[in-house]
Amino acid sequence: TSSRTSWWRQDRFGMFIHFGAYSNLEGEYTRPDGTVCRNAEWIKRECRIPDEEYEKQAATFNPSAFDAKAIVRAAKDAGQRYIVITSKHHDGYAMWPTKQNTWNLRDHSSFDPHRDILAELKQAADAAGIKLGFYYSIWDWHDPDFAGPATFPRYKKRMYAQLKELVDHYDPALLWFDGEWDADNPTNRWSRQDGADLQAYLHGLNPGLIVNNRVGKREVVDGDFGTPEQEIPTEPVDGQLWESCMTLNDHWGFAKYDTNWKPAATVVRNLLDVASRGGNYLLNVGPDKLGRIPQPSVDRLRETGRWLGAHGQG
Ligand code: FUL
Repeated sequence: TSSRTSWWRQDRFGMFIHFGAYSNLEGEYTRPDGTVCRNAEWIKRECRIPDEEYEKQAATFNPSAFDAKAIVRAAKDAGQRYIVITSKHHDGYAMWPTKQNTWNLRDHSSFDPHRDILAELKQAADAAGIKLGFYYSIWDWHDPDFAGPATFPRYKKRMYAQLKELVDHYDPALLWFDGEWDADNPTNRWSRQDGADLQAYLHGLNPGLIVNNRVGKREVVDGDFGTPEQEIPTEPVDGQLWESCMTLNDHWGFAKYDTNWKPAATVVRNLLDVASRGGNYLLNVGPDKLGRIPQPSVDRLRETGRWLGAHGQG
């Protein structure tokens, strides 16, 4: 693990991006009876949107203003040295043209079918010397084979195939798993062994891949690093690398009504706090339905970078 993770330990500060079919709803779902339900990347489940409706809205998803260079520039301006973007969140929607199903940005959207935002981001990141990683949810609300214990092996096969696509086509530096728990299934079919198997498979494809601990059961022995969420651990676990992920406001995915932006001073303080405890800081932005990082986020990232630069750490 030590040589594998050396760039990541050095880099310290990354950009998290939550972007998916949910972004198209911008955090709000109006029910047939006219009442409004609010959420972000969990909106499908929390607002109980029927499958057909969620699919219908996803078919209109057209992030035509997604600008990989602008995103990489925003990260760079902030002093961030790696980017982790959601390739597939719990809703199962793939943000690249996967061949495993049609529930993806190329086959189920109104987006230019010749574009591939993960490829665009990879290219822009490479050009800027920024590392690119992918978030990938093991939990999948859309794949019919996920839910049944008897069919789960079929799902698993597709998941392996999707991950191979990601590794082969985009050469990510890191994979950030999530959804290894499953709220519908208290017996939780994803085991530590499943995590170890998956990790071995991935390292067979690329031994340099960094993998977070949600590939297994979030214990010290799972993956390369721990993943405290929206918090900075005061007593980090001995012998485990870790990365605090946080949002800039109160949601991961875009929510048009959420203006509770953290001041840049808070971001800087968190980053220094995390770094002083030996951790990494992964700070999230949620692009809107057109693919643009909200301006208040861009402003705070720039201000953060200015502060870091002024103090010789940029
Ligand atoms: C959680 C997810 O359920 C949230 O939607 C978000 O992606 C966060 C980083 O991880 O477990």
